[in-house]
Amino acid sequence: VGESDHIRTGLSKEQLKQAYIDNLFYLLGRFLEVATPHDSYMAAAYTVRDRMLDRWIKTARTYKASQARTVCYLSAEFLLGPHLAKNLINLGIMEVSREAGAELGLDFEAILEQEEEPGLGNGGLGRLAACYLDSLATLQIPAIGYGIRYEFGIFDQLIEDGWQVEKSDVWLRDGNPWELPRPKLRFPVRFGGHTETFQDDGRVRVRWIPDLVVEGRAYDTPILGYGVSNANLLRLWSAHAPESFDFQAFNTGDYYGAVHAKVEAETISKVLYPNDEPQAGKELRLKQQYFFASCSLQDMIRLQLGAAGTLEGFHEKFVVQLNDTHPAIAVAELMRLLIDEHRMDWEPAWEITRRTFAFTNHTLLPEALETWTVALFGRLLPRLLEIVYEINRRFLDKVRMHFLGDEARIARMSLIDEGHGRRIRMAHLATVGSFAINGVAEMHSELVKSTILKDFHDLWPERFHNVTNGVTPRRFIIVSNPRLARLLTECCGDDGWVRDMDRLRSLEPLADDVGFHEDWRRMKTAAKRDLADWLRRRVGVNVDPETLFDVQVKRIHEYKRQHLNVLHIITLYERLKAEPNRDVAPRTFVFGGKAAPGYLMAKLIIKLINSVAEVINQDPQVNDRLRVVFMPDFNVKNAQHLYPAADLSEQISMAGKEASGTGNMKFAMNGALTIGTLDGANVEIREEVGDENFFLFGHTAEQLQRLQAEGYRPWEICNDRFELRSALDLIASGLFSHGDKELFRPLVENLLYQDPFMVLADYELYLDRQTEVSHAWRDPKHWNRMSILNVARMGKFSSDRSIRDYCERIWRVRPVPAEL
Ligand code: 26R
Repeated sequence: VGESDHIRTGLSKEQLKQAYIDNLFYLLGRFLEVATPHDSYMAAAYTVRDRMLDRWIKTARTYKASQARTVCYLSAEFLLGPHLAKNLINLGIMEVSREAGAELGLDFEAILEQEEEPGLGNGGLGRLAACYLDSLATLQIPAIGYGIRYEFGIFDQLIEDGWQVEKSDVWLRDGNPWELPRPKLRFPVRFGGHTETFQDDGRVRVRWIPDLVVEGRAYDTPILGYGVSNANLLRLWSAHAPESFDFQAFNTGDYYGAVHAKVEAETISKVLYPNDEPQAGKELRLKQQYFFASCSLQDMIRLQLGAAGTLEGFHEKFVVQLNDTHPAIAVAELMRLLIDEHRMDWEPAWEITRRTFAFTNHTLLPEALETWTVALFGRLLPRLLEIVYEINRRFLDKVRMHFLGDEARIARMSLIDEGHGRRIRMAHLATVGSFAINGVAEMHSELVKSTILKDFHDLWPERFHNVTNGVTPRRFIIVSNPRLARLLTECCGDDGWVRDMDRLRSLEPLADDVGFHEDWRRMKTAAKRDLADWLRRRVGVNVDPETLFDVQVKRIHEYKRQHLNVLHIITLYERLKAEPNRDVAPRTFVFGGKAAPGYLMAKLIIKLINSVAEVINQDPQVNDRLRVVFMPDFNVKNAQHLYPAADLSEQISMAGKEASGTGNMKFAMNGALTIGTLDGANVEIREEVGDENFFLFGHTAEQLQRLQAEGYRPWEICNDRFELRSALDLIASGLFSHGDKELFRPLVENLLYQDPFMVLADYELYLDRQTEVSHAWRDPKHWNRMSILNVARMGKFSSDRSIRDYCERIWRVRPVPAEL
């Protein structure tokens, strides 16, 4: 970059102003006086992107010269959230940009507000991938994120008459200034057809004759680290019909057929599957998975051949992390590429493959474990089915030798489930093809070893690890909660805590400091006022910032037990109605989260929350003490308003069901106290912050298991618990449904007669703990102390720590610093 390029790289206020005006004119054809807020956003984004590109190119050069191993994070989801604010923070130009904006007469906040977030994920798993990209860049690890450039991300949620209504997410409508199309970076991906064998140099080889070829085109987004010059790459694949596609060969000259083939190709990257639960066995989903796995591996092979000229040692140059089983087909695809396309023999190809992959499991819920019928798999990917069979044959031979004649075990471990109409078990494929397998919190990793992958743990105990999840303090403290960030920097003396969150321990001595308590209270109140304003403007509800803000935001799921929270609210309501002068801590309950569109019970829970809100918020007898708000369209952008303002974080899943949770971390590191079960990372959060600073409740996973084994009869619990019975009766009575007794019947009956997630079993323990929360709230000094100690002790849950764990225990990679 020469002297004259300062307009594209300079970070001074004057240079930023000049660059902004330039981009407004040359990229958007606009000038200051006529620019809309969206024009301003685009010009600002391009200005920031220029500065990132400079770093990106230099990083790429540095990585190339270093010949270091590259981490490839394969994920069907990346839930990034808005780029602009985070990039300004990571570039270190938030303040100077704000000033530059002011001098140009721009409304800075309005510009940030313009950005349409890329919602390319469902929830936890996709957001975790985004946090990891941030940490990888910040820790200067050579890494590429590989995924799908969905044209439509997770649906937008509207609430109409209390019900969830889905609207398609057209995030690309106004253009995406953060990505660079790479039209020359494209790879063919085959589907359907059949295979043939042929002789080649005296060897039998296989040729796959497909009936559809799709082209994957790369779109690159730079991911900048915090306070470093490293910028990594997120490469997303978009599906197209190949330019050179010989329509006639496949469609016998049929024009409509040819157009249909084009549409079929482009459908592959059209839309993100919103199901974060039931595995519907959708053909398109398998196509998506194979499509992006294949493009990504072809890209790595291209890079490897370009750098080394040989595929030998591929696994020393690349390590591929499989984010759940969604990209697990990559194990078979790498084998295919090595054997069929690069003419390797099975053994060396398998040696490379199993030393390349590592696999993270993110859920134990049986309904989310992916399997594909052999029929579908074979029809769509005939060559890959042959390879899966061969992997399985060789694997089962080993098992047979290890566990002489244990046929039951062999059937359990097979990649093919013969019991349910012959299905391929993707978790088994991922496990067999990986040198390391990990869960996402201590408790979850133990459950992985003792339940779903027990047989594999018996065989290869050394391959099993734990890497507890983490979240990035860049987005979840600095961007979301600038007041807290400022306070932390003041206390620590500098901003070193941003890259080393353990330094927040230096807050501990302030936990009893009266002056500091005053700062803490001011910060919290200001954040709560902001949220109250936002809720008034955006949701049309009034909430009182003086009340306890009790927040549960996450996907709506029975196992996460939003209905347990509702039962608590109804009980409080009944207590107040029975005893109007009763002294209760005034609370504002905030809910948010999307339900999978086909998950009727989850949708009914949303309706219940809104219905209860409607009644309680309109009841003058209680509405100065109880308020219930459902925040529509919970996404990263909206979430950022909540973390700073929450007093209490609800992490109340059925023990054993939440693999880790990450919202629990975001809240606690912003000073909310947690009410939670012994589940997922809650266990470790409590260990870190201290038992006395965490509201634990509920049965343990083992206790619940025992209860279930003894024959769990939820209706009997109701007979003994008057308030529980009464809360359920109130729902059933139609009070919350304008007299309609049918509306919530499925929910009430489910709880009474099935209660698969043991809501009723934990009800009383939950209520008792909530009573203690109310008492604690009455003592602000004590509450603030607990809040401060939570923030001081959350260092472990920075995603930087998680990524360091992956680097040391699994990937064996080191930082490669880039210089400007
Ligand atoms: C099979 C398919 C329909 C599907 C199932 C499940 C697609 C997506 C999912 C989402 C799951 C895997 C998920 O998001 N799991 C969450 O991962 C987080 C990050 O590790 C955890 O914090 C969280 O506990 C877990 O539920």
